[in-house]
Amino acid sequence: KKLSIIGMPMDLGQMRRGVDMGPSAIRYAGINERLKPLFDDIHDLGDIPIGRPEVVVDKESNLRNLDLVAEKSELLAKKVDEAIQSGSFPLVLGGDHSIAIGTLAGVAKHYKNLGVIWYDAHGDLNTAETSPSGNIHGMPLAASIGLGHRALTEIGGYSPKVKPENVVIIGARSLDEGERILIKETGIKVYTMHEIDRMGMAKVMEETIAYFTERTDGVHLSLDLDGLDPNDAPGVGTPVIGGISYRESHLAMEMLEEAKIITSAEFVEVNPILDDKNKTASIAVGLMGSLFGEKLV
Ligand code: DIR
Ligand code: MN
Ligand code: MN
Ligand code: MN
Repeated sequence: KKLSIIGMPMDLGQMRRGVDMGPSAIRYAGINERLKPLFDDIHDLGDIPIGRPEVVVDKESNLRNLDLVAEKSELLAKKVDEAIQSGSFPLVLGGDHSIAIGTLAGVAKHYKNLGVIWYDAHGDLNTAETSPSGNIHGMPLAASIGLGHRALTEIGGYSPKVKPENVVIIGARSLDEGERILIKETGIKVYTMHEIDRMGMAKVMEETIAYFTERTDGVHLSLDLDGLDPNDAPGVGTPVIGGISYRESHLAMEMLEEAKIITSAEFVEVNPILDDKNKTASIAVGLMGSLFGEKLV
């Protein structure tokens, strides 16, 4: 079992600087030592070069840093693609959630029927037309199902990356009007905090795993740390009260590990400037431990 770690220090998809330090914070929290016993070989490929470009709002679409996000996403897609080709499991460290556009562009070409778990307080299903903010980190799931600006949907030279019926959102509690309409139209499966409270995380994950097992040949986990409750994961740019607990999150990761369905993953939106002594990065590393098979006894 081989792991490739790819840092994507991109903060261009939203307005809070600092999320570009996410990969450093996660490495500092001990990702290598923690995952070492769980793999035969770990390659840390370092970070995709992003630089410190000036913020540029696209005149025609009003999207913040559209050209830059598109350009950097191509670089990430290529790295992820190469990792999979070399027989390695790609683990991408964000960066804001706009990086998922590039990750999925690199992943999806390797599967006929890729599934995606979107673990997030938000739907990330906005387009230029529905976005209240112009922030691309609110759009990566829409772009990946083929909706939105062509510069975002066409990364890697193909679209869509994933079918809406192969997407499961877990932890939603802040959805914009346009996102709610899109969820109804496309039939994307959503477990909001209501379902998690009502059914319990164990049942939510059992259903999610059963759903993917019968229809997909690979599953990507896109985990936004703001899916967790801000008491547990305070170092995020857009915290939303009432989230998934630390314990529920570990259970979710452990169940995914037992089911052996996850074929690629990314952990995004860790912002050490907003964090409490790197707590959120440490939680991310702990969740990776569970996802990759760390056992208590
Ligand atoms: C909001 C916030 N829905 C937007 N999205 C966030 O700007 O589109 N996604 N924070 O993670
Ligand atoms: Mn090696
Ligand atoms: Mn997100
Ligand atoms: Mn979010």
